[in-house]
Order: sequence, then C-alpha cells, then structure tokens
Amino acid sequence: MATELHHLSDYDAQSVPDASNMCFGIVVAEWNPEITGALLDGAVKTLEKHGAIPENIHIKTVPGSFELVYGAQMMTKNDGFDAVIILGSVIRGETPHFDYICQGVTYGIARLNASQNIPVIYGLLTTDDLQQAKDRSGGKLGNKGDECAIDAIKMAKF
Ligand code: RBF
Repeated sequence: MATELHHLSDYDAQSVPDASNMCFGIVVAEWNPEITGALLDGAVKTLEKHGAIPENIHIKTVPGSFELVYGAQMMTKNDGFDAVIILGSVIRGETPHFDYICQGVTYGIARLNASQNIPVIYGLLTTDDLQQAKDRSGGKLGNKGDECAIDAIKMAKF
C-alpha cells in the first residue's frame, strides 16, 4: 500500500483500453484547491491521452470531500457515464474530523460500487500534511489523478 513503493503515474500503457468511445464523470472537491486542481488536471490529461474526447468528460464540483459521495451517486444515476471518478484531498488537522470524513467517503464510495452499475473510482488523498498531498498530486510520487484515469478506463471496459 505504501505509495513510496509505487509511483502513481507509472503504468503499462499497453494494458490500457482505448477510451475514445467512453464517457466519464468527474466529481472534484473544492477544499484544498491547489491539490484537487492538480488531481483534476492529471485525470483529464490522462483520459485524453488514451482517446477520451473532451466533450465526453463531464466535471462537477462539490464543496468538500464529504459531498463526493452524493455527487458520485448523482452521476451514477446518469446512464450516459461509463465510469465516475471522485477527487478530493483530506489533510489531517487537530480534531478527529479527518477520520470521520475519510471513513464516510470511503464507506460511501464502497457502497456505491456495491449497489450501482457504474464503477466509481476512489481518488481521495488522505494525508497527514500538505506536503504529502503535494507529493501525490503531481509531485515526487506522481499524480493520483493519472492513476484514477487509468483505473476508470479499465473499469469502464470491465
Ligand atoms: N473537506 C475536504 O475535502 N478536505 C479537508 O481537509 C477538510 N477538512 C475539514 C475540516 C473540518 C474541521 C471541517 C468542519 C470540514 C472539513 N472539510 C474538508 C469539509 C467536509 O468535507 C465537508 O465539506 C463539510 O463538513 C460539510 O459537509
């Protein structure tokens, strides 16, 4: 699981299906916008790199990561999408809030995946500090947004 052992933007391009006929929904949280903006940038660029056309990438924002579950649920009810990606960044603070938000989002997205027919890809960075989030959103450990795009294409094909 340790991201130190896994560069988030490294993948075998041969194993990625063509995405030119696929339609994607992305829900992105507004909290920590420097991070979530970089995640979104990575996800969109990687989807397009594998053939997705910009008109078939639909982006919606929600106020914070906790709202990602609702946003994803609304998107899974739209039959037009082949996969939905959620993007958020939760950074540990001084109160237990971090744990509640992370658990809520994780459980909510898992439930959606078990109950809906459209795969929802989990792009939530849960880090102890801002630097760890930067490292994973285009920094030294790659970009979680790239990884989510590849997972979305593969799961859409699945
Ligand atoms: N949302 C995030 O996406 N990332 C955070 O790091 C984050 N930290 C929060 C810390 C506190 C103390 C509170 C009250 C909210 C935080 N939120 C964060 C917002 C949360 O996901 C949600 O938008 C709000 O709780 C409203 O439902």
